[in-house]
Amino acid sequence: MEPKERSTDKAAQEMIAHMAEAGQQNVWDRLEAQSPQCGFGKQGICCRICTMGPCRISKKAQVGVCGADADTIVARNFLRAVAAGTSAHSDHGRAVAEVFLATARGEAPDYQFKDTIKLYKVAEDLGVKTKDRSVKEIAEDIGKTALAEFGKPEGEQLMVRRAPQPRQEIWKKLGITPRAIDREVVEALHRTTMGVDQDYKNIIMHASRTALADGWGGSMLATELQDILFGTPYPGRGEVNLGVLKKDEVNIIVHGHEPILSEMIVAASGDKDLLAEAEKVGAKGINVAGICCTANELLMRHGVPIAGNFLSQELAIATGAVELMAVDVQCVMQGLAEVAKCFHTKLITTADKAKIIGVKHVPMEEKTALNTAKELVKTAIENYSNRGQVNIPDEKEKAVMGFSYESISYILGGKFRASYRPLNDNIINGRIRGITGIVGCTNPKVLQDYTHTTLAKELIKRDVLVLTTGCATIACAKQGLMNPKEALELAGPGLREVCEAIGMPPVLACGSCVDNSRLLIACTEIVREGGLGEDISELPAAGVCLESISEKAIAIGQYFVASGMLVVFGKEFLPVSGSQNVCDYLFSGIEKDLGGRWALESDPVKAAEIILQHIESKRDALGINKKTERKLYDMADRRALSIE
Ligand code: NFS
Ligand code: SF4
Repeated sequence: MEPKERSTDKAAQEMIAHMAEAGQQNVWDRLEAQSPQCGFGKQGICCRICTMGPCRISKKAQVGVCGADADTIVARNFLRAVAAGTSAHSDHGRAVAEVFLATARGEAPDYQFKDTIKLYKVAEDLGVKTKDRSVKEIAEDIGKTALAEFGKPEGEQLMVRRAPQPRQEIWKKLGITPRAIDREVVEALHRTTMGVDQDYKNIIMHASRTALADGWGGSMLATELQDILFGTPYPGRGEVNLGVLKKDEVNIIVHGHEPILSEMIVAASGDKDLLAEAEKVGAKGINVAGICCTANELLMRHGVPIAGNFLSQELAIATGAVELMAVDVQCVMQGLAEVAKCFHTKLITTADKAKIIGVKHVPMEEKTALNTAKELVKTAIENYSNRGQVNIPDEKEKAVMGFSYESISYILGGKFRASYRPLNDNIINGRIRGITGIVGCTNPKVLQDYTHTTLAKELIKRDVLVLTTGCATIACAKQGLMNPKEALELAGPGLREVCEAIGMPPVLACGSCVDNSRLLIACTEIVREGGLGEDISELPAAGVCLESISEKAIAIGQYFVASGMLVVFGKEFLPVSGSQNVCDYLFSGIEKDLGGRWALESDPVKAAEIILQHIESKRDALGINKKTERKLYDMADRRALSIE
């Protein structure tokens, strides 16, 4: 396959060609070697849950050995994927909560609380008393309460109280308000063992409960506690793509998900002694760049450049310019180890729960985090002189990123009256038709970055404000969609007018995948602001993930659906087609229960069509689609939008 058939990203194409010439394998080659892939797996109708199996459903054998039918098997596989995704986000959240508590107790000397305004806000939401108490005391209670959310013996997730009241009522009525996160995951695994839950709707109902424990629990805690520890993101500039690697500096890549590691490496890379050491080996500086979600976290908070998204991880090493790649958890390909062997790059694992055979492990511990990070930077410096041939593609793009729901509110309303009012007003008057969250990964089965970027362009062209997270963000950034100047040219007249008046790009980078919780909060704020209904399900809004690799994306999809949203997903990435009943329920029946539903579509232009139709039908239902004469901004509008 030609590099052009693998990626739309020029830097990636260059590196793919380069690796092919050198005879090095990457993710695309391994996909070819795996083809054709199992048709049963694709449809979700294989079951390996017990040893009477494995079973697969076919015309000849329409039930498994235990009698389980396709509906049960597909639903069970779906719930297991949601549980796994929830576990990943939530275990990340738990790790943050642990560092948070250690920081409050003075046991993690290298971390501080950077956003105390948010600390008070989160204290209130978690029911922690603040009156006459020091930041340390409040923080300690936040840490303890947050940790308890994962395993408390009774009670429900506290953050769900942030959701609009009617939404909470729906969850209550259906009995799916999430309890402790661990409990929902354990119950998910229990219900899906042999001979337990064999009613596909009942199984999917628990998938909602488990996913809600992620979105309004584990992920939301991760986001909020990270903001308090490392700072709530505000828009800042950065650069994106492999061209951010520097020929004459020591390049360090941080890859994975938990900013607990990467924050320290960034801090260590500014250390004077280490910079002097770098100079001694002939390097002009120390350049840290990110891959995957960690990259989003770092650019949003520190302007640290992004080297690429999921599919670019091996390509980064293949530049020959990476002295060290430190990885923690999630989306780290084992194939990295093989690629690293062909170069001088030192690949290092840092999380005790994520090791790779043959790769050096340097554990990051909260007590000694900065020192460990300094050791890693030192290793990178020492490795600089071992470089062989270097091939860094020229490609890089400018991007403005860092749109937390707080910063969006600030941009919209100004410092003294931060509010979502201008956004609501412009949705009501129709300049902005609606909002869409583009989320997800990059998958070698489809052309890298193509779906995310085509969809984003299609939506902004039709006056839909786009919010992005995860690797979709990086895809959009690489193609100039987070560069306000370039992107505004592509926006429809209404959206463009509003974005120009407010001073924001039409595609807002909201962070990593746990930060999809920011989208839930943004939707809630829009509802609270008024004029667009009483619940998230009434908003002219949708979520979309046309490219996914991870079970995490399925968990996110299900919590969006359970929060009342339409979620459009790439056809080949939701393995449910083996059961008509499960499909009927997920694509339509579930809407009656939860107000949201799934839809499958792989073509980005058609997906945009589905989203637009959905948005217009929501606008009709809200009664805001009455024809109003379009006018350019008058002075009153401008005043209402001016930024202090
Ligand atoms: Ni999200 Fe982040 Fe990327 Fe997909 Fe992986 S990095 S948590 S799962 S591949 S978007
Ligand atoms: Fe087969 Fe049933 Fe066992 Fe699954 S649980 S492997 S369908 S016998």
